[in-house]
Amino acid sequence: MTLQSTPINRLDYTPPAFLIDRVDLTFELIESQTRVQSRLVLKRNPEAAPQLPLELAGEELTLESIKLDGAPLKADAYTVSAKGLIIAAMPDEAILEIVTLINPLTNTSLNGLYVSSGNFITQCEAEGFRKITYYLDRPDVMAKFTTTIIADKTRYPVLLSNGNRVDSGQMDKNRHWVKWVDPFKKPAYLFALVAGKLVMLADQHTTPSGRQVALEIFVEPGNLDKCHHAMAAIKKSMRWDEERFGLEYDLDSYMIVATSDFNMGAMENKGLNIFNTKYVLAKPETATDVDFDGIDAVVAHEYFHNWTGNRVTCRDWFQLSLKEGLTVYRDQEFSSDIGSRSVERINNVKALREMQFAEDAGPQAHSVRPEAYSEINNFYTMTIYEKGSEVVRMYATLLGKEGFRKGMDLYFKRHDGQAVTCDDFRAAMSDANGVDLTQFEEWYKQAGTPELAITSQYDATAKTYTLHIKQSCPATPGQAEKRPFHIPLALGLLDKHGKDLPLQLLGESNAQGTTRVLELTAASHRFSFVNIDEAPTPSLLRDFSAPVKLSYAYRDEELVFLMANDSDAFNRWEAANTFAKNLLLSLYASNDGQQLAPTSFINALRKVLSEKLDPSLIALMLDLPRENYLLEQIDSVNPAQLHLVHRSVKAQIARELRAELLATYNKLNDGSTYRYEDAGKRSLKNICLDYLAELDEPLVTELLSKQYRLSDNMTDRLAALKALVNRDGGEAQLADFAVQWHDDALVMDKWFALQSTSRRPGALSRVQALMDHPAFSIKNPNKVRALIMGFCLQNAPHFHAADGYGYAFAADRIIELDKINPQVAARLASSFNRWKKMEPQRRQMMQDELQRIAQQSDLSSDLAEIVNKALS
Ligand code: B3K
Ligand code: ZN
Repeated sequence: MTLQSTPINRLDYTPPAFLIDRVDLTFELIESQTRVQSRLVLKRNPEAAPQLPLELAGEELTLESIKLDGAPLKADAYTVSAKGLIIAAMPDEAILEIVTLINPLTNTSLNGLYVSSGNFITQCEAEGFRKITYYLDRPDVMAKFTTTIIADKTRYPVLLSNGNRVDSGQMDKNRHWVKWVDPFKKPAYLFALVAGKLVMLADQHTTPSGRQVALEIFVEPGNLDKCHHAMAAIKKSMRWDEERFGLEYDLDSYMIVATSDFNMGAMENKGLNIFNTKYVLAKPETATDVDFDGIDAVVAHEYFHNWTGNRVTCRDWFQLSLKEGLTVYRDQEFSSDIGSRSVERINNVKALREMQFAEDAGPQAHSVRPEAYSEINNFYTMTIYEKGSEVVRMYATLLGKEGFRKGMDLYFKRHDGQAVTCDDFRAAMSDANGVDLTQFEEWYKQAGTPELAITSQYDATAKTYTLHIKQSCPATPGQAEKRPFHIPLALGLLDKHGKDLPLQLLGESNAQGTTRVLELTAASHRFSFVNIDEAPTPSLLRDFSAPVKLSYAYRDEELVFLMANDSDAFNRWEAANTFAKNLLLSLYASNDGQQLAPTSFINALRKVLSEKLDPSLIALMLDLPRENYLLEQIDSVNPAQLHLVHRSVKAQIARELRAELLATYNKLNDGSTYRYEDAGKRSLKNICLDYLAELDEPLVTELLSKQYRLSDNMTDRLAALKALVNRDGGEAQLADFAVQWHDDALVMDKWFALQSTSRRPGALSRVQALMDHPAFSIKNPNKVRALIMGFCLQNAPHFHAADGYGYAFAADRIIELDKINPQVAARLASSFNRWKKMEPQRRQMMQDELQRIAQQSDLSSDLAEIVNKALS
């Protein structure tokens, strides 16, 4: 058997030996034994070496029959293994007919064809199609699919697949069938099938070229009233892509199916997207403002994949960021255009720093275009997605909005209908703009977060201001030395009144704007600005123009000044964030737990509260950096100690700004009925409440229980409940909440998450007890994320408890989950990635648990890869 063995290396790519023109699939759906007939029209690939065997991937399949050109294949003409099927002697053109049997009912991996709440669902990216039938399951094999689905009419009235519905009919034994034809060729990872009892919300969209597109959202009965936000998001996304990128939809219908058992957010199957219910179902009583934004972003993301992913797909899985980084960039731009650009940018950068920077600094670090993998499912990472999006954003920053559009146009013109590489994308950007982007490839090749060390010098006689900039990048696994990156550094200079100065570089004849993008290509640079009458305050890395760590020795007064004056909203927030981060880290370092934050810090926050700014921006500026982010900045860290410092600063802010916080809260808590547009006000109101909840006062308890009782929306109710859960006496409301929402799985996820992330003593035993709650199931990824990942990844003080019980619990669950759903187990295992950062005792306990996991027999390839890398 020569089907690829692991690890798989990027440079070993070879074109497929065969191509598939057509695939005709027929599914006879029976829960425990589904029969899949596949008819492949194959031809030898002229680009591949001659005489190669045909190697079809296939896993967990029972082969019922196989025919080549109409005749049953003799047993010695092919070999079957646990990885697939090989036919050594193949004609140059052939029709291969294969019948396999599969068991969707016992498929708990949620990969391939599985049963969820009595409905059939597929998930084929990245390599799930091989669990359905033997196939050339690789993205550079693109074929036209037809799919016929046969099933019991009563239990499965709705039968869906990709493309257009062309025919249907009745059969014996109360069965019916539907035939779908997808006119676009596609890789197998975009195949989808859904069958079940579903109801539909219908709408429509007309594209600029006049195509009428039926928009259809399918959900379980009883949920139609929660689909309207998602439907509006589809329409907004379609319009946006037409206007911003000139891209329109290409089929007669666009379908979304929501399922509650799903490994991730959603999946962009051609014409038939499958979504986690979390990103479809919402109404103000059940969903928070963050949930609504998440629906907009995920709906847009999956829709945008129709061009960036489906029409133009990836040659191989090393190119994953070609579609994911680009599509995240597109959904972030969409969210910026429909909401607040600066708030969107701040939230994205926060997530990048909290999670991707940690990934880049740890044992799983990999480049945006990885060099090797054992299990591709482990590479749906923050690096591929979020850093990948930053890389795309840097093209736009370097080339400008129009230059970027030219590059996109050329990319589609050259590659529509093809499976291509990140280099092809970079070439399109470069060729469309006539610029050399050779060095830019380093962003795809080198892992690790680059660091910029900047110093400045003002020369009062020459009236020049000079920046010295050094870039470096720490070593990452397998990459000891790094070459310089091509970094766009956007910056401005503020005069003493806070006004932006016109920027003229030495040697230029005049000033060119007040925000400049400097291009860093060498290890060190020096830039001098002329005609600067007084020492300015630099506003560096505006809008976070590159995914780097910046160090510049800002004095506290300069940060306060930038917080109040910077014309770049991102950097206003960044100044507040830097001030708070510096303070928390220095209080942690002083280590006696007694020190207080200086008055200058409290006053700066007081001033923020009084600013006339977008309330959501004020809320973001008030929010302290998360513990997970701070942990990353400290070596040999004690998370319990860090938690105490964090809490004591929060409590101090609450005490010293009590009057202002209360006044802001009262002003915003005006009893008005819910309006979606007031999300910013709710976020400011609730951060005030979050601070006030640090005060052990009856007045605060009263505020909390009032807000919990009287709110007409989930955002406000949940904010109150979250605070109550962290205080004495919150049990009554928790119980009340569960009584009210026990029937709503997504709301119950919130209830589990509140408790898994609670900082009160005894969190672990409560989480353990909740695993027996009737609403919990370890087979459901949303539940695992809420209860178990919530505890292991978002509850630092308890997960890292000094007794090590948190670690033991996590390891037990990882081992348990690996037998059920390896992808989820591998995700959970990332909670151990940063073990080397911990102080010696915790480091030892985490290492011991990792070793215990590694020693289990029959580890999945998913989990083995993560654990082995963590230990190496
Ligand atoms: N492309 C899918 C992710 C598939 C994950 C497979 N393990 C969702 C998305 O990025 O849109
Ligand atoms: Zn995606």
